[in-house]
This record gives sequence, C-alpha cells and structure tokens, in this order.
Amino acid sequence: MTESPETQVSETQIAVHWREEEYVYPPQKFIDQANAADPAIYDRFSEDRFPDCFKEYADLLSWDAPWHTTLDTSDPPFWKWFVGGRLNASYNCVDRHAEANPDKTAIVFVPELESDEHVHISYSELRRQVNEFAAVLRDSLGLKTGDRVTLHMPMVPDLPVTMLACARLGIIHSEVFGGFSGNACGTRIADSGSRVLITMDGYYRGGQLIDHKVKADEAVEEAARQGQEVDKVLVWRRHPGQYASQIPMAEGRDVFVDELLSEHRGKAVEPVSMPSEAPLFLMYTSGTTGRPKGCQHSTGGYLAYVAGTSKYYQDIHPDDMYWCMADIGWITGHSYIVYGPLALGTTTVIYEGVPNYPDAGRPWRIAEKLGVNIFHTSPTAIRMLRKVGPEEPGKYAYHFKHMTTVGEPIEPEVWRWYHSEVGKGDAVIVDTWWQTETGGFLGTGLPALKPMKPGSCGPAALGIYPIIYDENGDEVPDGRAGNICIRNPWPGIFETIWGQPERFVDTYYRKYNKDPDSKDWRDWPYFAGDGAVRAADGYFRILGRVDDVINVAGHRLGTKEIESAALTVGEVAEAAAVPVIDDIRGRAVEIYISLKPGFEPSQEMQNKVTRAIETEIGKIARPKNVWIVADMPKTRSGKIMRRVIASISNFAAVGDVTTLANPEIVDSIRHQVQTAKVAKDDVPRELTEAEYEEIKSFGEA
Ligand code: 6R9
Repeated sequence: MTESPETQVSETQIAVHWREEEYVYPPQKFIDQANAADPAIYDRFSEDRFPDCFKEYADLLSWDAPWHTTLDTSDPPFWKWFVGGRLNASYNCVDRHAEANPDKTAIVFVPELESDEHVHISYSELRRQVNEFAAVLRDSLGLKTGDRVTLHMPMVPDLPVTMLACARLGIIHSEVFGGFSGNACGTRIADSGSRVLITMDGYYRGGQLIDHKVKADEAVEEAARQGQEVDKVLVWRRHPGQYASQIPMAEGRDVFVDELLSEHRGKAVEPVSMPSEAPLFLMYTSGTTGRPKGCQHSTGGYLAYVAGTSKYYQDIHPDDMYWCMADIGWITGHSYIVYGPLALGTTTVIYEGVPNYPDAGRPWRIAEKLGVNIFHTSPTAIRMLRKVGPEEPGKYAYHFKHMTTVGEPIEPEVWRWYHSEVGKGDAVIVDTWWQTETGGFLGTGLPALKPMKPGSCGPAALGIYPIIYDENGDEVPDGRAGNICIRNPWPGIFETIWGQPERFVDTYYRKYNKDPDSKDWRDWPYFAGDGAVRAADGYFRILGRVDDVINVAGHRLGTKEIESAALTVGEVAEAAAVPVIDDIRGRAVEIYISLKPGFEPSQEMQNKVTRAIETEIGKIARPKNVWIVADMPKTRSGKIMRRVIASISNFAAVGDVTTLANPEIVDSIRHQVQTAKVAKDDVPRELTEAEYEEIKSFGEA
C-alpha cells in the first residue's frame, strides 16, 4: 500500500485493486464471554516463543506420557510435534468427558426427514458405542494399530463412532466423502492399502433414501483392478434390522454392522497409547496430477491444533450448542465437527441432509429447536440460502453468537447478508482460510480481538507466520498478489502424502526451499498453492488456487482427474477442464473435448462424457457444459492452452494467441461456445479483476 513508484515489480506480481471494506466490530457481549479476549495472547504466540507457544494447545489434551521435544526438525520437511508424548485421540474425545460429564450430550443427530426425532447421544453413550465398535474392528476383523481402513459413509453419527473406534486402536481411518463415486472410493482404497471398507446401506438426501451400498461393490471392484483386495465390507444400516439397498450382500465379504455389534455388547476396549506423531487419519485431496493425495495427519499435533483453534477461533465453551453444517467427509468435518469440538467436550450437531430440505427455512428451524449458538458453513451454502430464502432467518427465534465461513472466498455482499440476516447483526463472523493439508485454520482473526473485514479471512492465526512470495522467491509488498506461504511449521500440518514422500516435498516445499540440506525450519516455507494479497493492516485476502485445481462449492477438483475421467470414453481424443464463474457454487467445471477421427459430435457423446465423470469422481464434478470442439488451442509444443478456453467460457478477453500452433481455432471455438451459451442464457456476470486474473492465467502455474 505504501509502495513507492520506483519499487521493482516482477512480472508475476499482479496489482489487485478492490474496494477496501470497512471494519465491522464484535459486540461487547461477545467480547465479555470470549475465550480469547486478552490481547496478551498475541505475546504468548509471538515468533520468539515459537515453537513452545503451542504447548498451550497441547495442554488442552490429556497425555499418557509427556513429550520431550516440542518440534523435531531433524528430517525436514517431515516435522514431528510433541515427540516422546503419548496419547489416544478417542480417549481425549470421549472417555475423559464421559468420566467428568457422562450425561452431557456429545452429538445431536438431526435426520433429514423433519418428522424423525433428533437423536441425543451422551458422552457415556458415545463411549459405549465407540468401545463396542472398536471390539468389532479388533476381535471380529483382526485389525490392529497401523492398519488402514477406508470409510465411505454419509452424515450419520455412526461415522464419528467409526472414526473414534479406529482412533482407539491406532487404526488409520480414511474417510471418503459419501458423494464420491464408487470408483473414486476404490482408487482411495487401493492407494491407502485398505483391506476393509466400512460403508452404509443408504441415507436420506433431498427426501429420498438413496442406495449407497451400490457404490461399495463398485469400489471393491475398482480397488481390485488397482491391485488391492478388500476382504471385508462392513455395512452400517440406516435403520438397523432393515436393509435399504437393492444390492445383495456378498457372501463371506459383506457383513451388517448391527449384527456384528450384537456379539460385542458391553465390551470395553482399552485405548491404545499412541506416539504423538503416529498417523491418526488420511484425508484425500486433489492436486495437479490425477493420483489423489492421501494427506496423513498426526495424532498429537493435529488434535492439539484442532482443539486449540476450536477454543479460540470457534470460541467453543463447554455449554455451547455448536453446529458445523459441513460434511465429515471433508477436512472441515474431521477437524471442526468431530475432533476439535469433541476434544473440548462440547455438543456437536450432525445434520444428515441438504440445507434446503424441505425448504430454505430448515437450518434456522434446526437452530431454533436446538438452541444452536455457534454456526459454521461455507459461502456456497450461504449464497444458496440467500437466493432461495432471503427472508427465512428472520422468521425463527434462534440466536447465534458466532458464525464461521470456510472453503472459498466470500463476496462482501454475501458476507453482509450472512452478518445482518443470518447473524441478525449480532453474531461475529470468522472467515477461516486453510486446507486439507493444514489440519486447521491458518488465516482468521480472533473474534473478540480483531474486527471483521468482509471478504478478507483476516490476519494469520496464532503462531502462524505467512509470507507472500513472487515466482522468484522475493517477498511481495503489501497490496500485491503472490503465492501465500507459511514460514514456519505448526502442529496441525500434515506429515506426508501417504506413499508419496517425494511428491510431498516437491509439491509443498521444493519451490521456496532455501537449502535442501538445512535442518532449520526457516529454510522450508510451506507453499499453500493459493494466490493472496496482504493489506497494510496485515489482513489477507485469498484469491484462489494457483495450480490446476478448480474449487467447486468449496471442494477441490483436479483438472487432471476430470480430464482422465473424460478420457475413459473411448471416442474422446483429448480433454481439457476449466473453471467458469458460478453465482452459487463459486466455480463450476466446463469440459472441452475433441474426438478421435471418424466420430461425430452428438448430444449422446456429451452425455457419455458427463456420465463418465460422475462414475469416476462423483456428481460434484459434473460439468456444467461439455463442448465438443474440432481441435484444442495448443502451443507449438502441443500443450493445451487452458487459459484460452477458460477465457472463452467466461466471456473474458483471450489475450495474446499469436504464439499458438493453431491460432485460427480460437475464433471458431469462441463462436461455437459463446453462441450456444447466449442461446441458453448461460452468460456469466462480468468478472471482478481478481477473477479475471485467475481465468487469464488458468493452467499456467
Ligand atoms: C478447509 C478447506 C482448500 C482450498 C484453499 C483455498 C480455498 C479455503 C478459504 C479458501 C478463501 C477461505 N479456501 N478456505 N479461500 N477463503 N476462507 O476448504 O480445505 O478442501 O483442502 O480446500 O480452499 O483455495 O487452498 P480444502
């Protein structure tokens, strides 16, 4: 902001101009009760106290053995936190609260059908369920510490029960988002080397009991194709005793969980005392190549980080009614539905269904009925609820003290609706920027101590020291865009990519590493893969991914994954996926394909490509449009210029195309695509400057 005109600006630095939003201050009554209301907390987490400052988070947990080394940097960048310490995540999230407050509600399950009663699960009941299911895993399946188990479960309390039972035994769970296809699940089974899949027969979505077991059979088949045999599939039943699927149970392989559980009633399973750095779970995410990345999270560091951030940023107190409307199948659900809130012994709400079922008032009725006072959701859900029911929140007598937004940048107008209508002008909002890899929040303000600024995630979280670099590794001045990195390790950072340690180093640390032999963490900044700008007040504004990832409704989809799915269609020669600006979901996917010689474009061909993407990945990746083009714009070396087609799809200027091998194709594609889009009234709104920059450089990273 204070940059002098003669400052050298490298080409990669883009000036991003937007209206600076005004601060919005937290109400006094929020400040009076906040967990972090004393500014001295910033001193406790100042850089000269690093890494010991994080003891404050670790002290929220019960340790079986204390750690001797807070941060072990002997094998960079494979950081180890709280080394020597031992603990069990299931004990920390269940037993210790069951001992202190047995009748307190741990989980409130809200089934999607409004006529169904809410289910309150107390901490002692949760302890019973976790123990019995742990007995199933250990005694019926012979699973042991270090084994991986893939979960493909919907939003039901049986999912955290399954996760916590795994954690009790040191079994590494890998939950795949329920909306992902069977094939996507199969790939993750194979990658993690799971021989057990835990799934459910069906669940409610949009008022229908959908068949989910069908995906288990596809997943097992796909895993086998990739060389991984699954010998047991455990099937939870949505209504125990009644089977909700049309798909037969495979003899000898598939077992109903409720039947197995009956053999283990009342069993107690001792929690296994795990080393702090033992893996707790894998969470797969997309990257620039097709193979998904199994992000491996630790037990001690991760749990400490989510407990600490839940306390200070989510402002969770023991008596709060906390509802995070994300899906447990994503990192937000792991950290801020299950592990963070339960580590603090609070009550966490799990809602099975879609937010607008049966109407747009549903979330607010749930909030009113349960007395929810902390609410957590994504910009996509907020945009959707604002569109379909702008007046709905005002009709219900709930009161939020605190609201969170996560997953995508939020537009200031959408933020203001969230604040004034959903929060009734009286709730604080924390905009939290972070990633699957980072375990917990990186960018967000302490709500009682920092004013809010719509559209900015706020300053860095406690103990997090970001820096914005240009492509050459020079620090970018305030007000200019670059690649946001974190200079230091923190306890929530993932430990590695399962089975791909070189990819871990290459993707996240190679780019800005100062010395590959250094054992000093200062030489290993973490490259987040997001573009960002820091304002003069230290607040960050996240601009979006700088790699080949499209963020659809807060979910990361790799262009390579979508393209390889399209290429499973035999007639397709080439495929290129690009983002289009979408008013509800932030971004949507469009795919361009060219056909092998001898095949003609047709609606049927477009449908085939769409079906292939749904089969390989899931409905969330369904393209908004499939464009069959005569040829792709390419460089002379044959690389598809995704930025050119992305610009066409978004009605943005394509820029210089003179260096292409086939510049004449650009006009023909533009004519074809834009005519069709105009005809079906599918023209995106005018892009903001930041969006324009994203589209213009898409796929160039
Ligand atoms: C937690 C989660 C991570 C990517 C991240 C960034 C985007 C997340 C954001 C945000 C702007 C926020 N992102 N939070 N962008 N403001 N508050 O979403 O993890 O699914 O791994 O996605 O999402 O681009 O790199 P994940």
